[in-house]
Amino acid sequence: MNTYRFSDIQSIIASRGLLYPLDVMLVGATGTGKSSTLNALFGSEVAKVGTGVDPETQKISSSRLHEYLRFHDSAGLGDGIEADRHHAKNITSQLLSTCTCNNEDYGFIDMALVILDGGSRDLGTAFDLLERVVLESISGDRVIVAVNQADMAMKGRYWNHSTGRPEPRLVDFLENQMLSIQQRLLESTSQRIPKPVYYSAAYNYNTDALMDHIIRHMPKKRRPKI
Ligand SMILES: Nc1nc2c(ncn2[C@@H]2O[C@H](COP(=O)(O)OP(=O)(O)O)[C@@H](O)[C@H]2O)c(=O)[nH]1
Ligand SMILES: [Mg+2]
Repeated sequence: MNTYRFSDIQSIIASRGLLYPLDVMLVGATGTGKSSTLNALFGSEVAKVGTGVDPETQKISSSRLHEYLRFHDSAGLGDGIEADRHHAKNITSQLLSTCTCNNEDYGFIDMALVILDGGSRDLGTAFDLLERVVLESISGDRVIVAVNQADMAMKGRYWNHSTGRPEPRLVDFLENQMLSIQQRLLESTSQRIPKPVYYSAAYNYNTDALMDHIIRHMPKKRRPKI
């Protein structure tokens, strides 16, 4: 178990009166690296890499980092129109599901973590998912966008394989990409999401930064039922 910043998470939850474990839904196209990201965050293998999530039933599988944080890995999109429609419906119903505490209903999912593939030239499916599915059902301040596979951006040219880090040119490119993703979503949905972060699950590069980012944007209060 990875206990990185465990006590911060614990004290934020306590001071804000949040319900725990905090439930984070993982969303992204198949192959973006959702399972790899979970494994990197957990520091051990909790999710199978290179396989969908229980494709038979499209069930959403959950893994608990510790008492205070739980992730729900959803089936990825990008598997064909029919399958995508089905996945989108599942994601929506999960985002709209509720839980009850002291006779009050709250949104069950506290935050969504949307993973994009930094190696892909076409982020169309990802934006579709964000604009038409995720941001329709959960507010932008609860949506973390994270770009994985930073090592594959710019065709992998400015990735330093010996240090496992990007060269300055790639850093510039990625920084700009994060701003433009945030800007595009602001224009298309009028919702301001936190500036996305980039990382590489394969190289374990910036995965602590991803966790820092999640913690920095933990909700200020319980999520009201929609
Ligand atoms: N180069 C590179 N490959 C990655 C990275 N993260 C995941 N992959 C690879 O991408 C493929 C899909 O990863 P997986 O975690 O199963 O994606 P999922 O379908 O979203 O759960 C696997 O072959 C991984 O090894 C990364 O940061 N860089
Ligand atoms: Mg997976």
